[in-house]
Amino acid sequence: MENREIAAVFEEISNLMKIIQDDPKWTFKAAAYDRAKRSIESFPERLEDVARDPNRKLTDIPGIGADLAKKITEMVETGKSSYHQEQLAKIPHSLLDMLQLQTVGPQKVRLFYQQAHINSVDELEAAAKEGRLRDLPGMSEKSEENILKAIEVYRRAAGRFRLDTAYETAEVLSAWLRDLKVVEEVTPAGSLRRGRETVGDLDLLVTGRDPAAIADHFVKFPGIASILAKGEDKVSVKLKNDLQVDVRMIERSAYGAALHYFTGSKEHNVAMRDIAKRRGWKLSEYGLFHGDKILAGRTEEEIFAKLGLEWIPPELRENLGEIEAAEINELPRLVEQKDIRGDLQMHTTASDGHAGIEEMAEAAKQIGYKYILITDHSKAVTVANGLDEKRAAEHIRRIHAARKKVKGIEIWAGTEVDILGDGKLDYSNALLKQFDIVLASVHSRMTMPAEEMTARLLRALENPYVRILGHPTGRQILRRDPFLFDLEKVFAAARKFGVILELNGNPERLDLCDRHVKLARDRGMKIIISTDAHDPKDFALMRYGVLTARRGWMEKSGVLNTQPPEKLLAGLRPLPS
Ligand code: DGT
Ligand code: CA
Ligand code: CA
Ligand code: ZN
Repeated sequence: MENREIAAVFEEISNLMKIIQDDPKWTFKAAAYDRAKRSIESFPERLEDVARDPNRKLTDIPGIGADLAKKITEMVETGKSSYHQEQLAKIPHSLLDMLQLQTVGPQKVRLFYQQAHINSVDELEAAAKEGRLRDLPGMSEKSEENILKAIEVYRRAAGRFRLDTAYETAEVLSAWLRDLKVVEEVTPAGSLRRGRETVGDLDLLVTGRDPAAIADHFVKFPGIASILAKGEDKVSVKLKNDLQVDVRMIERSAYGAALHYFTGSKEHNVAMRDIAKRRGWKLSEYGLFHGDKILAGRTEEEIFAKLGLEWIPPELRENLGEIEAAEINELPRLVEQKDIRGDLQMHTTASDGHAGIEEMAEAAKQIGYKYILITDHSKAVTVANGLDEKRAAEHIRRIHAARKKVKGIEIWAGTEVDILGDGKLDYSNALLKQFDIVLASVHSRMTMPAEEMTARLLRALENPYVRILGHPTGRQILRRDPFLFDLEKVFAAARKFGVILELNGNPERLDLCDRHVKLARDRGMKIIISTDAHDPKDFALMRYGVLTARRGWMEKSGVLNTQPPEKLLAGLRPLPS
């Protein structure tokens, strides 16, 4: 069992306790499960290995006491927790689906269940439409509207998975496949290779002798829930996390053609096939053909070359102008992860992060970064333990002190200051001025009308200390749509004031999205790519930010945090004198 799965069981137990509340100590216990979940998620080793090692104790892990250690051992040995199963049996399982809805937490689920006898998302939708929720404690007409919106997002998300889930699953599956000697290469294709923010299913291409042996080995992967199809050159399975995986065994001689075909997108493929047709050729997953004669197929490069095109990076293959650009050698030179020199949004234990300033700085230095900007939350964000003025001033001093301890990297003092409902900032200018770089973001009242939100953002951008606009649209992938506002006006104002737009690379957000990155690029605006790290291991999330920037045709020159420290600072809005 993977740490992620164990953490998910603990999270569900906590939610069940908060919904059921039959245990007199439920608040206390639920908090312990929440703490354990967070601890497990950031634990660097596999719990399963620790549990199986006679010289190690699970109770040495922070937040894991004797009782939780027993439950982990049980899960490692049997694949489930009997306590979890007992709790699950107490309520209809469909209640838990409601937790997927934005703004619906366990307390609300309890309220709907107990006071309105609502058991599922469908019943909740009916109740909201009939106006039966507004009279429940803490609910209103407006909250009914918000629930209906959340249900719409939930329905649209059904069956799609976040990029990081797909990526991590593909890594584990590739490692499993490579364990078999005859396997030569495993390459994820499809939307994952294109770096799309969500993935419908995984498409893995495999080369190697003995396809039948590869198929037999693959279906023994322990995370498989069911086998959908098993043929000579293709196996389809459903994993326990519901993600479908198509594995295709490919001939070496046609590898490039298959990789190109199964990378897609479908729209790109159709346009490429037309180009081949115009020359009297045929392009398929088996190769580029003139009649029966194969012209190219072993590599993607030779197929593109034969068609008179530059090789097109997968992230651009959406038939949004990339083929035309490739014809005239005008494809952008896309930014790469190795170009990134620092991260400009991260949180520490001062607000809701898991590590201290020095620990974050050391980790950033390890990956070769030249600078970091520490951006803990401001006081309005109480759920994230935001800092009031006094704590913020102390925090700045601690950041300065950390500079003396960790050499070889710039540690800048920043804040993710909250943009309040009226567009004022959560700190006074007297305090803002003490930070090296101020990043401002919206975290509350996201359902206001578009005109109000636009005015709110414009007002925030006018503040002379604001130099970066954090996660500009507020969306959360598969959970929450962007808030409504006039994007053109806000981009224009950011451009006028020299405020840099953040591409928050956290795979929960990817905000700006690919299309918005492209808009910014087309207007000659620069962005920064950050991870919003809450833990040193989150620095690795940069890959998703970079993929999204690439999908937005961004070049290195358009990404400010590819620059050395002095140049980066010079590229930001000048501070008031
Ligand atoms: P997804 O899985 O919904 O996130 O998106 P994809 O792009 O991975 O789509 P998928 O898994 O249905 O198919 C993988 C690739 O195979 C797709 O990107 C292009 C190619 N493909 C699938 N169906 C067709 C088709 O009908 N025509 C063409 N030309 N290509 C197709
Ligand atoms: Ca796919
Ligand atoms: Ca597929
Ligand atoms: Zn934020």
